[in-house]
Amino acid sequence: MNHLDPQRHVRGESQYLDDVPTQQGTLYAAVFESPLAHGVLTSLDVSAALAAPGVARVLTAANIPGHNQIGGIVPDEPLLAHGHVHFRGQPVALVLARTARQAHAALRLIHIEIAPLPIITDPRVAAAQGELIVPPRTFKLGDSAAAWAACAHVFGGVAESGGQEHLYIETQGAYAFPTEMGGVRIISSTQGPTAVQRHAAHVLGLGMHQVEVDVTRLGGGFGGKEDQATPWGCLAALGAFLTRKPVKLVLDRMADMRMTGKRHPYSSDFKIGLDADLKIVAYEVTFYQNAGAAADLSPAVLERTLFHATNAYFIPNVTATAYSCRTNLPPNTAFRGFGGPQGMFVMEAAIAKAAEELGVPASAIQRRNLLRENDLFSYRQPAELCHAEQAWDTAARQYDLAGLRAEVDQFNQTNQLLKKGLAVMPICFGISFTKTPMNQARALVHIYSDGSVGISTGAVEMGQGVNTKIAHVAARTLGISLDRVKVETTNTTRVANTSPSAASATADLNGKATEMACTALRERLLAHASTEYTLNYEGLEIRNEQVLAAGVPAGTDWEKLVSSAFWKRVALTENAHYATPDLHFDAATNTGHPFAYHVYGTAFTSVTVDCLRGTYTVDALRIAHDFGQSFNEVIDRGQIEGGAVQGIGWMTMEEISYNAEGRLLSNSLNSYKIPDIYAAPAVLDVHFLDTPGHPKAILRAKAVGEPPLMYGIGAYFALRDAVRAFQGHTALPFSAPMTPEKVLVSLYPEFAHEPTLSLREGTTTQSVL
Ligand code: LUZ
Ligand code: MOS
Repeated sequence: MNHLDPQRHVRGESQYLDDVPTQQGTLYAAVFESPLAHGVLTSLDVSAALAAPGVARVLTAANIPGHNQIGGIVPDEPLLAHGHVHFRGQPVALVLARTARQAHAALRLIHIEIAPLPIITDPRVAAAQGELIVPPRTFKLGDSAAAWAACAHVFGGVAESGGQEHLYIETQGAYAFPTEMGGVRIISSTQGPTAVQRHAAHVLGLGMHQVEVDVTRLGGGFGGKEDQATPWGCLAALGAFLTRKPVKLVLDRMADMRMTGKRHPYSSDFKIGLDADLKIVAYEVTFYQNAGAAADLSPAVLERTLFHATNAYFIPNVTATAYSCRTNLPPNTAFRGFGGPQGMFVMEAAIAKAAEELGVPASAIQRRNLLRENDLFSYRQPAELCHAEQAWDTAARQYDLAGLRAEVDQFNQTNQLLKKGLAVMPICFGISFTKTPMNQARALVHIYSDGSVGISTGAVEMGQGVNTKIAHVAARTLGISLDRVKVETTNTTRVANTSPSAASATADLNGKATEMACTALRERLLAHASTEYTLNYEGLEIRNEQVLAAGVPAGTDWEKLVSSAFWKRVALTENAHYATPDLHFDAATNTGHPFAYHVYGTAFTSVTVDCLRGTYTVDALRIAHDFGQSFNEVIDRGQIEGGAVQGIGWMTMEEISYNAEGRLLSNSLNSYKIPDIYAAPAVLDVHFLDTPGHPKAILRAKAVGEPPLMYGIGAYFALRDAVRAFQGHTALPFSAPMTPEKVLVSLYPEFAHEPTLSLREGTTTQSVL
């Protein structure tokens, strides 16, 4: 079993948004963005832009026929700024011109005046001023306040984690076409076709039935297109609706980096208490989430931080509080892990702090506190089919943890300017949208009269291989060859009211719906075979395209069966609806059963630090992962490798930098570094744990999209381990990413008072536009 897309990708045959043949009369859109991060919009003059060559229209908030509102959870986000601007890069106007070059040239002729207001970029400052997106949330288990007295050791600290640019290879964009009767059709690079449809309808003052959204595939999403594909889809739709011409809007890389939100940076306070046996007795944590200027998905991200605040550990007394803080930055949004990694990083920092203070290996605390069967999470769901200890112990055996540790210690004793570090990172990730109603999906399956099969679901293919998995589920359920199955584009008129492709749940939800529809079709065809060929229905099956009766060929094959069913007027189309059973969550008490299941695993990260330069290599990442019963090891392994390297990037080299005016300094790929093949671990081993999987996972193959990202957290702690081996174990702040600059300052604490070596004004790339 392979991934069905890569051959087409490498030949350049796969169609992305920008490959859609351009229709005659198409207008190209360019977005005029706020040059200031906060202020009152006092004047906006577009007359010179309107008079520029090739320009057809310049649209502002005043041109919106419906509602100027695209907020997903909280209605606090205008499509085009009106009255105020809240972040640099906020869309203010849309230029439509005959060529993209003309549209961009006209942007410079727009005159804007803004009366400046104070700019906040720090979440703690926002919280102190009461600038919260939603009221704070607290998850509580036991009584942490009362538990401190029973602790032999109590430690506290602060942990900071940075943002992360999604850097999907395909930037944000949409191509919208006017349709008859005043509607629009939008080709969108979105993880959430229904979100684009709903908001475009709202903006245009139309019913959702007047807006069709179609997605072939994305060149990456990573959460960045869960909600934030919506503005570009809506802007293109607005242009097409008002001009009755096709309108194409594609952001260039730097505009995309400036204008879109990223992973949320967090600043957090923690306090951890242990007994004399290193059992964690109590944990208190307060998260300050940097939400940016509008809610976007921040409240949901905040909630997932709380769900994952104790990572893979059982802690009987937990108080976790989270603040979603409004700042004047682009609204931050979903990013693989969705707040979970931020929560887990603080938990690991607390354990590292305790280990360093007590002079014991962090792994001793980690191993002793792993979740066991039926342990409770702070939200009262028990850990069922829990593989936390199995993952750890298998990895320790498989990769010889004690030997790895001894190797590092031995190396460090004999080397002065190179130091090695090692860290263990267990993970636990809950699978399901935490908003219970979102856990539903549909599949529409057509069997054509020649026996070929077309499948439509709500799943969006963004490189993760979901189409391959869905095709596999269909072929296996129908008993036919994969060659007969085509997974169609994701289209809102074929499958309606879809959840975004997100939360690692897409293959489970849409795969289950596909399995249901194909099962119904198979049973109907077998019932037809039973009457048509007078066979006993019991024991009839389709295998390898042959109809078998009690295991014996019944003299008919798939093509003949389908054809005969068609001529007997048997329905060859099925629509199935799947809703994950037994999910519930009470947001008033923050308790319930929000997840279908959890995914477990353990990773060992080995690094080497050059203690003269502060540079480093991640030498090895060794993972034991709970895939359940994988039915596509190529895709599943790819998700682990990609997710882990993306996590390493977040924790080590990717540094989002805004200045005090809210201007993005890391605004291009020569000031924002992502891991490339040279930064990826030289050794990347993935061991498939022998676990039964879960009945709520598709074909018992557990969700694999987000969980591996958190293995990357181990790189931070491995670097810290190496640095401490050099500089003699003095206290270090917990501040990710651990860039080479930070490593260098950590190696030589006597220089710690020096101003940050990070990006400064003047080092950033100037826009070529
Ligand atoms: N999106 C969402 C997500 O809307 N809800 C979630 O729980 C979630 N989790 C992970 C990634 N995206
Ligand atoms: Mo995502 S962070 O599952 O869109």
